[in-house]
Amino acid sequence: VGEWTRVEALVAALENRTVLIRGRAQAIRPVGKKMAFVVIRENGFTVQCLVQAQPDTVSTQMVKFAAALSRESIVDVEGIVSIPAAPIKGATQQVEIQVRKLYCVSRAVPTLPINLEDAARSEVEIEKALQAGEQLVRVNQDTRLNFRVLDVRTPANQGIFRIQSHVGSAFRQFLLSENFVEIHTPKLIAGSSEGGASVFRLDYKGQPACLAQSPQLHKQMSICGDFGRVFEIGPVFRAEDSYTHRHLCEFTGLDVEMEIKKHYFEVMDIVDRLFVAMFDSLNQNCKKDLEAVGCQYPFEPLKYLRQTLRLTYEEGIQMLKVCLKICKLINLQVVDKKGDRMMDVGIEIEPFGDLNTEAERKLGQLVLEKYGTEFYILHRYPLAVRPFYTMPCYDNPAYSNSFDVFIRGEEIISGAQRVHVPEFLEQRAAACGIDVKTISAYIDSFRYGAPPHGGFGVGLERVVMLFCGLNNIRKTSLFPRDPLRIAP
Ligand code: ATP
Ligand code: AMO
Repeated sequence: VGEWTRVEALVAALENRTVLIRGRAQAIRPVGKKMAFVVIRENGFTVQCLVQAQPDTVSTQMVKFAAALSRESIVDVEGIVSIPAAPIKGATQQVEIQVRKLYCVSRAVPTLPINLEDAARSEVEIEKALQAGEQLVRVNQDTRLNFRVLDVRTPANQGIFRIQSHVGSAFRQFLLSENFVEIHTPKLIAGSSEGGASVFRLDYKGQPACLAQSPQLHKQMSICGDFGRVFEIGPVFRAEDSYTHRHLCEFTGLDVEMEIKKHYFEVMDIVDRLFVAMFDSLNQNCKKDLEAVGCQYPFEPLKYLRQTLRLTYEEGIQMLKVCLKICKLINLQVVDKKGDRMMDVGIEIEPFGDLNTEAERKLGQLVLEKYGTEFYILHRYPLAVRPFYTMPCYDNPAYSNSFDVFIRGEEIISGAQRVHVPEFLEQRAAACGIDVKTISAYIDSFRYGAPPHGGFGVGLERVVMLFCGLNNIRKTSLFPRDPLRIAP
Protein backbone atom coordinates (compact mmCIF):
# COMPACT_ATOMS: atom_id res chain seq x y z
CA VAL A 1 0.00 0.00 0.00
CA GLY A 2 2.82 2.34 0.93
CA GLU A 3 1.05 5.70 1.21
CA TRP A 4 -0.59 6.86 4.44
CA THR A 5 -4.10 8.26 4.24
CA ARG A 6 -5.38 10.77 6.78
CA VAL A 7 -8.66 9.79 8.47
CA GLU A 8 -10.01 13.19 7.45
CA ALA A 9 -9.46 12.24 3.79
CA LEU A 10 -11.47 9.00 3.96
CA VAL A 11 -14.46 9.71 1.69
CA ALA A 12 -16.80 7.77 -0.61
CA ALA A 13 -14.61 8.51 -3.66
CA LEU A 14 -12.05 6.07 -2.20
CA GLU A 15 -14.51 3.11 -2.30
CA ASN A 16 -12.74 -0.23 -2.88
CA ARG A 17 -9.29 1.33 -2.48
CA THR A 18 -6.85 -0.15 0.00
CA VAL A 19 -5.67 2.43 2.53
CA LEU A 20 -3.29 2.58 5.46
CA ILE A 21 -4.13 4.79 8.44
CA ARG A 22 -2.70 5.47 11.90
CA GLY A 23 -4.71 6.74 14.82
CA ARG A 24 -5.98 6.09 18.32
CA ALA A 25 -8.46 3.34 19.11
CA GLN A 26 -11.19 5.61 20.47
CA ALA A 27 -13.83 2.90 20.92
CA ILE A 28 -13.68 -0.89 20.67
CA ARG A 29 -16.87 -2.95 20.35
CA PRO A 30 -16.56 -6.75 20.06
CA VAL A 31 -19.57 -8.50 18.47
CA GLY A 32 -19.34 -12.21 19.24
CA LYS A 33 -16.06 -14.01 18.44
CA LYS A 34 -15.94 -13.25 14.75
CA MET A 35 -16.36 -9.52 14.57
CA ALA A 36 -15.18 -6.34 16.25
CA PHE A 37 -15.63 -2.63 15.47
CA VAL A 38 -12.76 -0.28 16.22
CA VAL A 39 -13.27 3.48 15.85
CA ILE A 40 -10.00 5.15 14.91
CA ARG A 41 -9.42 8.83 15.68
CA GLU A 42 -6.83 11.05 14.05
CA ASN A 43 -6.69 14.82 14.50
CA GLY A 44 -10.32 15.00 15.64
CA PHE A 45 -11.68 12.91 12.73
CA THR A 46 -12.97 9.38 13.31
CA VAL A 47 -13.64 6.35 11.11
CA GLN A 48 -15.25 3.01 11.89
CA CYS A 49 -13.13 -0.06 11.09
CA LEU A 50 -14.64 -3.52 10.84
CA VAL A 51 -12.49 -6.50 11.80
CA GLN A 52 -14.40 -9.57 10.61
CA ALA A 53 -13.09 -13.12 10.44
CA GLN A 54 -12.70 -14.26 6.79
CA PRO A 55 -11.28 -17.61 5.60
CA ASP A 56 -8.26 -16.24 3.67
CA THR A 57 -7.57 -12.83 5.12
CA VAL A 58 -8.64 -12.27 8.73
CA SER A 59 -8.24 -14.95 11.42
CA THR A 60 -10.42 -15.23 14.54
CA GLN A 61 -7.15 -14.69 16.40
CA MET A 62 -6.90 -11.25 14.82
CA VAL A 63 -10.51 -10.43 15.76
CA LYS A 64 -9.67 -11.41 19.34
CA PHE A 65 -6.58 -9.19 19.24
CA ALA A 66 -8.64 -6.21 17.98
CA ALA A 67 -11.37 -6.77 20.57
CA ALA A 68 -8.76 -6.73 23.33
CA LEU A 69 -7.20 -3.40 22.32
CA SER A 70 -7.25 -0.79 25.07
CA ARG A 71 -8.81 2.63 24.40
CA GLU A 72 -6.41 5.35 23.24
CA SER A 73 -3.82 2.82 22.04
CA ILE A 74 -2.18 3.84 18.77
CA VAL A 75 -2.85 1.45 15.90
CA ASP A 76 -2.02 1.09 12.23
CA VAL A 77 -4.85 -0.28 10.11
CA GLU A 78 -4.68 -1.48 6.52
CA GLY A 79 -8.00 -2.18 4.84
CA ILE A 80 -10.46 -1.58 2.05
CA VAL A 81 -12.75 1.44 1.97
CA SER A 82 -16.43 0.52 1.73
CA ILE A 83 -19.70 2.38 1.88
CA PRO A 84 -22.01 1.04 4.58
CA ALA A 85 -25.70 0.40 3.93
CA ALA A 86 -26.85 2.64 6.81
CA PRO A 87 -25.33 5.93 8.09
CA ILE A 88 -22.61 5.43 10.70
CA LYS A 89 -23.25 6.87 14.16
CA GLY A 90 -20.33 7.83 16.37
CA ALA A 91 -17.81 8.56 13.60
CA THR A 92 -17.17 11.70 11.56
CA GLN A 93 -16.41 9.83 8.30
CA GLN A 94 -19.24 8.13 6.40
CA VAL A 95 -17.14 5.28 5.04
CA GLU A 96 -16.04 2.08 6.74
CA ILE A 97 -12.71 0.27 6.58
CA GLN A 98 -12.81 -3.50 6.05
CA VAL A 99 -9.67 -4.34 7.98
CA ARG A 100 -7.02 -6.64 6.46
CA LYS A 101 -4.10 -5.90 8.79
CA LEU A 102 -3.95 -4.30 12.20
CA TYR A 103 -0.86 -3.48 14.28
CA CYS A 104 -0.75 -2.02 17.75
CA VAL A 105 2.04 0.59 17.67
CA SER A 106 1.68 1.75 21.29
CA ARG A 107 -0.56 0.21 23.91
CA ALA A 108 -2.41 2.41 26.44
CA VAL A 109 -3.01 1.10 29.98
CA PRO A 110 -6.30 -0.86 30.20
CA THR A 111 -7.95 1.61 32.61
CA LEU A 112 -7.42 5.28 31.86
CA PRO A 113 -7.47 7.80 34.74
CA ILE A 114 -9.94 9.94 32.75
CA ASN A 115 -12.80 8.66 30.63
CA LEU A 116 -12.47 10.88 27.56
CA GLU A 117 -16.12 10.51 26.62
CA ASP A 118 -17.13 11.89 30.03
CA ALA A 119 -14.43 14.58 29.90
CA ALA A 120 -15.83 15.87 26.59
CA ARG A 121 -19.42 16.34 27.73
CA SER A 122 -21.03 19.72 28.35
CA GLU A 123 -22.80 20.49 31.64
CA VAL A 124 -26.17 20.12 29.88
CA GLU A 125 -25.20 16.70 28.52
CA ILE A 126 -23.95 15.61 31.95
CA GLU A 127 -27.23 16.67 33.60
CA LYS A 128 -29.27 14.86 30.97
CA ALA A 129 -27.19 11.70 31.27
CA LEU A 130 -27.43 11.72 35.07
CA GLN A 131 -31.20 12.18 34.90
CA ALA A 132 -31.39 9.26 32.48
CA GLY A 133 -29.65 7.18 35.15
CA GLU A 134 -26.41 6.83 33.17
CA GLN A 135 -23.27 5.99 35.12
CA LEU A 136 -20.78 8.76 34.56
CA VAL A 137 -18.06 10.55 36.43
CA ARG A 138 -17.93 14.35 36.35
CA VAL A 139 -14.25 14.98 35.67
CA ASN A 140 -13.16 17.82 37.94
CA GLN A 141 -10.55 20.41 37.04
CA ASP A 142 -7.79 19.07 39.26
CA THR A 143 -8.15 15.57 37.79
CA ARG A 144 -8.09 17.05 34.30
CA LEU A 145 -4.93 19.03 35.07
CA ASN A 146 -3.26 16.07 36.80
CA PHE A 147 -3.77 14.01 33.64
CA ARG A 148 -3.51 16.91 31.21
CA VAL A 149 -2.03 14.79 28.39
CA LEU A 150 -5.32 12.87 28.24
CA ASP A 151 -7.54 15.85 29.02
CA VAL A 152 -6.24 17.91 26.09
CA ARG A 153 -7.35 15.19 23.67
CA THR A 154 -11.02 16.28 23.96
CA PRO A 155 -12.41 18.26 20.98
CA ALA A 156 -12.97 21.42 23.08
CA ASN A 157 -9.39 21.37 24.37
CA GLN A 158 -7.97 20.70 20.92
CA GLY A 159 -10.01 23.74 19.80
CA ILE A 160 -8.78 25.95 22.66
CA PHE A 161 -5.11 25.38 21.91
CA ARG A 162 -5.53 25.76 18.15
CA ILE A 163 -7.29 29.08 18.85
CA GLN A 164 -4.43 30.03 21.16
CA SER A 165 -1.94 29.21 18.41
CA HIS A 166 -3.94 31.37 16.01
CA VAL A 167 -3.97 34.32 18.44
CA GLY A 168 -0.16 34.14 18.63
CA SER A 169 0.28 33.92 14.86
CA ALA A 170 -2.26 36.71 14.15
CA PHE A 171 -0.40 38.91 16.67
CA ARG A 172 2.97 38.16 15.03
CA GLN A 173 1.73 38.53 11.44
CA PHE A 174 0.01 41.84 12.07
CA LEU A 175 3.02 43.37 13.81
CA LEU A 176 5.52 42.12 11.23
CA SER A 177 3.35 43.66 8.52
CA GLU A 178 3.55 46.97 10.45
CA ASN A 179 7.36 46.90 10.54
CA PHE A 180 7.76 45.72 14.12
CA VAL A 181 10.88 43.66 14.93
CA GLU A 182 10.49 40.48 16.99
CA ILE A 183 12.87 40.49 19.96
CA HIS A 184 13.81 38.06 22.74
CA THR A 185 14.62 39.58 26.12
CA PRO A 186 16.19 37.86 29.16
CA LYS A 187 13.97 36.14 31.68
CA LEU A 188 16.67 36.08 34.36
CA ILE A 189 17.04 39.65 35.56
CA ALA A 190 18.67 41.46 38.46
CA GLY A 191 15.64 43.30 39.85
CA SER A 192 11.87 43.34 39.69
CA SER A 193 10.49 44.82 36.46
CA GLU A 194 7.01 45.68 37.70
CA GLY A 195 7.58 46.29 41.41
CA GLY A 196 5.31 44.82 44.05
CA ALA A 197 5.60 41.53 45.83
CA SER A 198 4.81 39.14 43.02
CA VAL A 199 8.43 38.29 42.15
CA PHE A 200 10.11 34.89 42.06
CA ARG A 201 13.52 35.51 43.59
CA LEU A 202 16.48 33.25 42.97
CA ASP A 203 20.18 32.92 43.40
CA TYR A 204 22.16 33.74 40.24
CA LYS A 205 25.62 32.38 40.91
CA GLY A 206 25.76 34.12 44.27
CA GLN A 207 23.93 37.28 43.16
CA PRO A 208 20.31 38.04 43.95
CA ALA A 209 18.14 37.83 40.84
CA CYS A 210 14.57 37.18 39.79
CA LEU A 211 12.43 35.76 37.02
CA ALA A 212 11.16 38.54 34.77
CA GLN A 213 7.66 39.76 35.73
CA SER A 214 7.47 41.17 32.19
CA PRO A 215 9.86 42.19 29.39
CA GLN A 216 9.11 45.81 30.34
CA LEU A 217 12.63 47.06 31.03
CA HIS A 218 14.33 45.37 28.09
CA LYS A 219 11.63 46.14 25.56
CA GLN A 220 12.03 49.82 26.44
CA MET A 221 15.83 49.48 26.29
CA SER A 222 15.42 48.05 22.78
CA ILE A 223 13.66 51.28 21.81
CA CYS A 224 16.67 53.18 23.21
CA GLY A 225 18.73 50.83 21.00
CA ASP A 226 16.98 52.24 17.91
CA PHE A 227 14.71 49.36 16.89
CA GLY A 228 11.80 51.78 16.56
CA ARG A 229 9.02 49.21 16.97
CA VAL A 230 9.43 45.85 18.75
CA PHE A 231 7.35 42.96 19.99
CA GLU A 232 7.92 39.78 21.96
CA ILE A 233 6.00 36.60 22.69
CA GLY A 234 7.43 34.99 25.81
CA PRO A 235 6.96 33.68 29.33
CA VAL A 236 6.08 36.03 32.18
CA PHE A 237 6.50 35.04 35.83
CA ARG A 238 4.33 36.36 38.66
CA ALA A 239 4.52 34.98 42.20
CA GLU A 240 0.78 35.49 42.69
CA ASP A 241 -0.24 34.39 46.16
CA SER A 242 -3.94 33.91 45.67
CA TYR A 243 -6.02 31.50 43.72
CA THR A 244 -8.30 33.31 41.23
CA HIS A 245 -9.94 32.31 37.95
CA ARG A 246 -7.68 34.69 36.00
CA HIS A 247 -4.21 34.71 37.60
CA LEU A 248 -1.39 32.29 36.83
CA CYS A 249 2.15 32.23 38.19
CA GLU A 250 3.50 31.80 34.67
CA PHE A 251 1.72 33.04 31.58
CA THR A 252 2.56 33.99 28.01
CA GLY A 253 3.00 37.69 27.45
CA LEU A 254 2.41 39.33 24.08
CA ASP A 255 4.38 42.56 24.42
CA VAL A 256 4.72 45.60 22.20
CA GLU A 257 6.86 48.74 22.46
CA MET A 258 7.13 51.57 19.92
CA GLU A 259 8.35 55.09 19.37
CA ILE A 260 5.60 57.68 19.32
CA LYS A 261 5.59 61.11 17.75
CA LYS A 262 3.01 63.01 19.77
CA HIS A 263 0.49 61.04 21.73
CA TYR A 264 -0.14 57.73 23.49
CA PHE A 265 -3.16 57.39 21.19
CA GLU A 266 -0.67 56.15 18.56
CA VAL A 267 -0.19 53.04 20.75
CA MET A 268 -3.94 52.62 21.23
CA ASP A 269 -4.37 52.84 17.44
CA ILE A 270 -2.15 49.75 17.11
CA VAL A 271 -4.15 47.92 19.81
CA ASP A 272 -7.34 48.80 17.98
CA ARG A 273 -6.28 47.65 14.50
CA LEU A 274 -4.37 44.62 15.82
CA PHE A 275 -7.28 43.23 17.84
CA VAL A 276 -10.00 43.91 15.27
CA ALA A 277 -7.81 42.08 12.69
CA MET A 278 -7.18 39.25 15.18
CA PHE A 279 -10.86 38.78 16.08
CA ASP A 280 -11.86 38.87 12.39
CA SER A 281 -9.21 36.28 11.61
CA LEU A 282 -10.29 34.02 14.50
CA ASN A 283 -13.91 34.17 13.37
CA GLN A 284 -12.97 33.39 9.77
CA ASN A 285 -10.24 30.81 10.21
CA CYS A 286 -11.07 29.02 13.45
CA LYS A 287 -14.75 28.22 12.88
CA LYS A 288 -14.37 24.50 13.54
CA ASP A 289 -12.32 25.10 16.71
CA LEU A 290 -14.71 27.74 18.04
CA GLU A 291 -17.58 25.36 17.41
CA ALA A 292 -15.80 22.54 19.24
CA VAL A 293 -15.23 24.80 22.27
CA GLY A 294 -18.85 26.05 22.14
CA CYS A 295 -20.23 22.50 22.06
CA GLN A 296 -18.75 21.76 25.47
CA TYR A 297 -18.68 25.29 26.90
CA PRO A 298 -21.47 27.26 25.18
CA PHE A 299 -20.69 30.96 24.60
CA GLU A 300 -21.93 33.92 22.56
CA PRO A 301 -19.55 35.27 19.88
CA LEU A 302 -17.66 38.35 21.08
CA LYS A 303 -19.34 41.64 20.23
CA TYR A 304 -16.79 44.21 19.01
CA LEU A 305 -16.91 47.36 16.91
CA ARG A 306 -14.97 48.08 13.68
CA GLN A 307 -13.31 50.91 15.58
CA THR A 308 -12.66 50.12 19.23
CA LEU A 309 -14.53 52.22 21.78
CA ARG A 310 -12.30 54.45 23.94
CA LEU A 311 -13.53 55.84 27.24
CA THR A 312 -11.52 57.82 29.75
CA TYR A 313 -11.24 56.46 33.27
CA GLU A 314 -13.29 59.47 34.44
CA GLU A 315 -16.05 58.65 31.95
CA GLY A 316 -16.03 55.06 33.19
CA ILE A 317 -16.28 56.20 36.82
CA GLN A 318 -19.11 58.52 35.82
CA MET A 319 -21.06 55.64 34.24
CA LEU A 320 -20.61 53.59 37.41
CA LYS A 321 -21.69 56.50 39.61
CA VAL A 322 -24.86 57.08 37.60
CA CYS A 323 -25.60 53.38 37.90
CA LEU A 324 -25.00 53.55 41.68
CA LYS A 325 -27.35 56.52 41.99
CA ILE A 326 -30.11 54.72 40.13
CA CYS A 327 -29.64 51.69 42.36
CA LYS A 328 -29.82 53.97 45.38
CA LEU A 329 -33.02 55.64 44.14
CA ILE A 330 -34.77 52.34 43.66
CA ASN A 331 -33.26 51.03 46.89
CA LEU A 332 -31.53 48.14 45.18
CA GLN A 333 -28.28 48.45 47.06
CA VAL A 334 -27.01 49.66 50.38
CA VAL A 335 -24.92 52.75 49.68
CA ASP A 336 -22.56 54.32 52.20
CA LYS A 337 -22.56 57.96 53.36
CA LYS A 338 -20.51 59.29 50.47
CA GLY A 339 -22.70 57.35 48.05
CA ASP A 340 -19.55 55.78 46.59
CA ARG A 341 -19.91 52.21 47.63
CA MET A 342 -22.25 49.51 46.47
CA MET A 343 -21.82 47.38 49.54
CA ASP A 344 -23.72 44.25 48.65
CA VAL A 345 -22.20 43.78 45.20
CA GLY A 346 -18.73 44.75 46.36
CA ILE A 347 -18.23 47.70 43.99
CA GLU A 348 -16.01 50.44 45.34
CA ILE A 349 -15.36 53.62 43.43
CA GLU A 350 -12.49 55.87 44.34
CA PRO A 351 -11.79 58.71 41.92
CA PHE A 352 -8.01 58.13 42.12
CA GLY A 353 -7.99 54.45 42.99
CA ASP A 354 -8.10 51.35 40.78
CA LEU A 355 -11.31 49.65 39.75
CA ASN A 356 -11.81 46.41 41.61
CA THR A 357 -12.89 43.24 39.81
CA GLU A 358 -16.60 43.81 40.47
CA ALA A 359 -16.45 47.42 39.26
CA GLU A 360 -14.64 46.28 36.08
CA ARG A 361 -17.35 43.67 35.47
CA LYS A 362 -20.17 46.14 36.11
CA LEU A 363 -18.59 48.69 33.78
CA GLY A 364 -18.31 45.97 31.14
CA GLN A 365 -22.08 45.40 31.42
CA LEU A 366 -22.86 49.13 31.26
CA VAL A 367 -20.62 49.58 28.21
CA LEU A 368 -22.30 46.65 26.46
CA GLU A 369 -25.76 48.09 27.13
CA LYS A 370 -24.82 51.59 26.00
CA TYR A 371 -22.38 50.96 23.15
CA GLY A 372 -23.05 47.36 22.08
CA THR A 373 -19.45 46.20 22.48
CA GLU A 374 -17.69 43.74 24.79
CA PHE A 375 -14.23 44.96 23.77
CA TYR A 376 -13.15 48.44 24.75
CA ILE A 377 -10.28 50.64 25.95
CA LEU A 378 -10.32 52.60 29.22
CA HIS A 379 -7.57 55.25 29.28
CA ARG A 380 -6.14 58.16 31.30
CA TYR A 381 -5.92 56.18 34.55
CA PRO A 382 -4.97 57.86 37.82
CA LEU A 383 -1.17 57.94 38.01
CA ALA A 384 -1.21 56.54 41.54
CA VAL A 385 -2.40 53.11 40.36
CA ARG A 386 0.07 52.70 37.49
CA PRO A 387 3.68 51.42 37.53
CA PHE A 388 6.62 53.80 38.04
CA TYR A 389 7.56 53.93 34.35
CA THR A 390 4.17 55.42 33.32
CA MET A 391 4.11 58.97 31.89
CA PRO A 392 1.85 61.38 33.80
CA CYS A 393 -0.66 63.42 31.74
CA TYR A 394 0.86 66.74 30.69
CA ASP A 395 -2.33 68.66 31.53
CA ASN A 396 -3.00 67.01 34.90
CA PRO A 397 -0.29 64.87 36.55
CA ALA A 398 -2.83 63.18 38.81
CA TYR A 399 -3.73 61.18 35.69
CA SER A 400 -1.48 59.24 33.34
CA ASN A 401 -1.06 58.51 29.64
CA SER A 402 -2.06 54.92 30.22
CA PHE A 403 -4.80 52.46 29.36
CA ASP A 404 -6.28 49.04 30.06
CA VAL A 405 -8.26 47.00 27.55
CA PHE A 406 -11.18 44.80 28.49
CA ILE A 407 -13.00 41.81 27.04
CA ARG A 408 -16.37 40.98 28.62
CA GLY A 409 -15.54 43.18 31.63
CA GLU A 410 -12.12 41.67 32.38
CA GLU A 411 -8.66 43.13 31.75
CA ILE A 412 -6.57 41.63 28.96
CA ILE A 413 -4.11 44.47 28.30
CA SER A 414 -2.23 47.19 30.19
CA GLY A 415 -0.34 49.85 28.30
CA ALA A 416 1.03 53.38 28.47
CA GLN A 417 3.38 56.04 27.29
CA ARG A 418 6.63 55.72 29.30
CA VAL A 419 8.76 58.24 31.11
CA HIS A 420 11.84 58.75 28.88
CA VAL A 421 13.58 61.42 30.99
CA PRO A 422 16.13 59.57 33.19
CA GLU A 423 16.11 61.96 36.16
CA PHE A 424 12.34 61.84 36.38
CA LEU A 425 12.30 58.06 35.91
CA GLU A 426 14.74 57.70 38.83
CA GLN A 427 12.51 59.91 40.94
CA ARG A 428 9.37 57.93 40.04
CA ALA A 429 11.05 54.57 40.72
CA ALA A 430 12.24 55.71 44.15
CA ALA A 431 8.80 57.14 44.96
CA CYS A 432 7.26 53.75 44.09
CA GLY A 433 9.63 51.99 46.49
CA ILE A 434 11.88 50.42 43.84
CA ASP A 435 15.55 49.94 44.65
CA VAL A 436 16.97 52.12 41.87
CA LYS A 437 20.36 50.32 42.04
CA THR A 438 18.79 47.12 40.72
CA ILE A 439 17.56 48.88 37.57
CA SER A 440 20.45 51.28 37.03
CA ALA A 441 21.30 49.87 33.57
CA TYR A 442 17.68 50.46 32.54
CA ILE A 443 17.69 54.04 33.80
CA ASP A 444 21.12 54.71 32.28
CA SER A 445 19.88 53.65 28.85
CA PHE A 446 17.78 56.84 28.78
CA ARG A 447 20.90 59.00 29.27
CA TYR A 448 22.14 58.54 25.70
CA GLY A 449 19.11 60.05 23.99
CA ALA A 450 15.75 58.30 24.23
CA PRO A 451 12.78 58.82 21.90
CA PRO A 452 9.28 59.27 23.35
CA HIS A 453 7.71 55.83 23.35
CA GLY A 454 4.93 53.62 24.67
CA GLY A 455 3.66 50.09 24.51
CA PHE A 456 1.46 47.45 26.01
CA GLY A 457 1.37 43.90 27.37
CA VAL A 458 -1.31 41.31 26.65
CA GLY A 459 -1.97 38.07 28.54
CA LEU A 460 -2.36 35.36 25.89
CA GLU A 461 -4.30 32.96 28.13
CA ARG A 462 -6.70 35.75 29.14
CA VAL A 463 -7.41 36.66 25.51
CA VAL A 464 -8.37 33.07 24.68
CA MET A 465 -10.32 32.61 27.94
CA LEU A 466 -12.39 35.76 27.40
CA PHE A 467 -12.82 35.50 23.63
CA CYS A 468 -14.30 32.03 24.22
CA GLY A 469 -16.25 33.10 27.31
CA LEU A 470 -14.48 30.46 29.45
CA ASN A 471 -14.68 30.68 33.24
CA ASN A 472 -11.12 29.80 34.21
CA ILE A 473 -7.66 30.69 32.88
CA ARG A 474 -6.42 27.18 33.63
CA LYS A 475 -8.50 25.98 30.68
CA THR A 476 -6.37 28.08 28.34
CA SER A 477 -2.95 27.23 29.75
CA LEU A 478 -1.56 23.94 28.44
CA PHE A 479 0.30 23.09 31.66
CA PRO A 480 -0.84 25.79 34.11
CA ARG A 481 1.29 27.06 36.96
CA ASP A 482 -0.65 28.54 39.86
CA PRO A 483 0.14 28.97 43.57
CA LEU A 484 -0.80 25.33 44.21
CA ARG A 485 0.45 23.67 41.04
CA ILE A 486 3.86 23.19 39.46
CA ALA A 487 3.16 19.79 37.85
CA PRO A 488 2.73 18.14 35.41
P1 ATP B 1 -2.29 43.24 36.35
O1 ATP B 1 -1.82 42.76 37.68
O2 ATP B 1 -1.60 42.62 35.27
O3 ATP B 1 -2.47 44.72 36.23
P2 ATP B 1 -4.69 42.18 37.05
O4 ATP B 1 -5.85 41.75 36.30
O5 ATP B 1 -4.02 41.22 37.97
O6 ATP B 1 -3.66 42.64 36.01
P3 ATP B 1 -4.61 44.20 39.03
O7 ATP B 1 -4.43 45.62 38.69
O8 ATP B 1 -3.52 43.46 39.72
O9 ATP B 1 -5.08 43.51 37.71
O10 ATP B 1 -5.90 44.01 39.85
C1 ATP B 1 -7.14 44.44 39.39
C2 ATP B 1 -8.17 43.89 40.33
O11 ATP B 1 -8.18 42.47 40.25
C3 ATP B 1 -7.88 44.20 41.78
O12 ATP B 1 -8.46 45.41 42.17
C4 ATP B 1 -8.52 43.05 42.50
O13 ATP B 1 -9.88 43.25 42.68
C5 ATP B 1 -8.38 41.92 41.52
N1 ATP B 1 -7.25 41.10 41.86
C6 ATP B 1 -6.00 41.23 41.42
N2 ATP B 1 -5.19 40.31 41.91
C7 ATP B 1 -5.97 39.54 42.66
C8 ATP B 1 -5.72 38.41 43.44
N3 ATP B 1 -4.51 37.84 43.49
N4 ATP B 1 -6.76 37.88 44.11
C9 ATP B 1 -7.98 38.42 44.03
N5 ATP B 1 -8.28 39.49 43.30
C10 ATP B 1 -7.30 40.05 42.65
P1 AMO C 1 0.32 43.95 33.48
O1 AMO C 1 0.96 43.63 34.76
O2 AMO C 1 -1.03 44.59 33.55
O3 AMO C 1 1.22 44.94 32.64
O4 AMO C 1 0.24 42.65 32.58
C1 AMO C 1 -0.18 42.70 31.24
C2 AMO C 1 -1.26 41.67 30.99
O5 AMO C 1 -0.82 40.39 31.35
C3 AMO C 1 -1.91 39.62 31.85
N1 AMO C 1 -1.63 39.18 33.22
C4 AMO C 1 -1.80 37.94 33.66
N2 AMO C 1 -2.27 36.82 33.08
C5 AMO C 1 -2.31 35.70 33.80
N3 AMO C 1 -1.90 35.60 35.09
C6 AMO C 1 -1.41 36.69 35.72
N4 AMO C 1 -0.98 36.57 36.97
C7 AMO C 1 -1.36 37.93 35.02
N5 AMO C 1 -0.94 39.17 35.33
C8 AMO C 1 -1.12 39.91 34.23
C9 AMO C 1 -3.12 40.50 31.78
C10 AMO C 1 -2.54 41.87 31.80
O6 AMO C 1 -3.38 42.80 31.19
N6 AMO C 1 4.59 45.80 31.64
C11 AMO C 1 3.15 45.96 31.64
C12 AMO C 1 2.59 46.04 30.25
C13 AMO C 1 2.95 47.27 29.50
O7 AMO C 1 2.67 48.37 30.03
O8 AMO C 1 3.53 47.18 28.43
C14 AMO C 1 2.55 44.79 32.40
O9 AMO C 1 3.16 43.78 32.64
O10 AMO C 1 -3.77 40.20 30.55
